[in-house]
Amino acid sequence: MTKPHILQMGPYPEWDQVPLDAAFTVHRYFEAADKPALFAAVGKDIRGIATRGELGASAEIIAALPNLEVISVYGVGYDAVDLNACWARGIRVSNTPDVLTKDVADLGVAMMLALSRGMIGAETWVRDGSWAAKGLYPLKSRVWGKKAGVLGLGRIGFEVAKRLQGFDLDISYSDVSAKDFAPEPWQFVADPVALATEVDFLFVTLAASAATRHIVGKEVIEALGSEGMLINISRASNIDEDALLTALETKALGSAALDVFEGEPKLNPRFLGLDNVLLQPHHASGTVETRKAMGQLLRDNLTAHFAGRDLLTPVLS
Ligand code: 8YV
Repeated sequence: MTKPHILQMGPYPEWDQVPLDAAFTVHRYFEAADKPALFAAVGKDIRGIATRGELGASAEIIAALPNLEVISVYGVGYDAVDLNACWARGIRVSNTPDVLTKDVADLGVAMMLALSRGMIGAETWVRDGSWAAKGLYPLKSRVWGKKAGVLGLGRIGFEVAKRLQGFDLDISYSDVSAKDFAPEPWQFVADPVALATEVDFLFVTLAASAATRHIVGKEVIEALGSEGMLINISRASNIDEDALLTALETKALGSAALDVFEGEPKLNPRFLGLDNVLLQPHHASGTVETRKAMGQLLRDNLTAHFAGRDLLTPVLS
């Protein structure tokens, strides 16, 4: 039986690469030095794309593959896939929701705790001899008893709020509407600026789209204020990064813990000059267990499609 041809946009761990290569004829886009030559040689054969959340598939790539039927995303976010181009041609799209939710929430809360309590600086304080030479580490402000806001009470936002409740924070959230699954004490605040005004910590957990681009702009950032902390475990596009940098530099915003950046993995060098940030390399879903589950789901969606079955976790048009 001939194996369906697929285009692979980025690398996977070996535990995923081996079964992917066994089930499909895989063309590695990210390793091809001459992309137009790759498309000229095999573009017509390719029926599927295996991609990653941050890489997606552009309209240009989709247009270069006339027989494309399905795009399987390794990640819950599919904002980098040109959905209009897909729907116009009846191309099916899948992602990997649920399997990564709790790890992403864990990292968000861990970032809040680490930055609040100065854990990175404290580690340096021990290692570089400052503890012995200079004495006690500077005191930090406490977390419990403060107010946290969750912008986007979807799967990940819900798990973040649940964890924060366990840390004795008061929870408010903003979304397109109040959620009936939210427990009684969680306050719904429709307006993100009003939410930011009320809280000490603002978590951004929105699925990114054109509608949410820069939803966290100057106004929200300034409303969070000089004692506030912004935590982003969603997509950089949800935040006006220039406004964020300016607010961090002028201390109009207290601090920020960020797992995602415009143009990552390169980031604006202004971030590196700041002492009020915690910077992470987009690894909120990066545990062995979760990445294995994501890889399995990516393949299961492709397999289901080529067997003529429904996708397991379709992105709906
Ligand atoms: C990445 C993510 O996909 O789930 C998402 O949307 O951004 C991440 O899980 C991950 O880095 C794998 O590419």
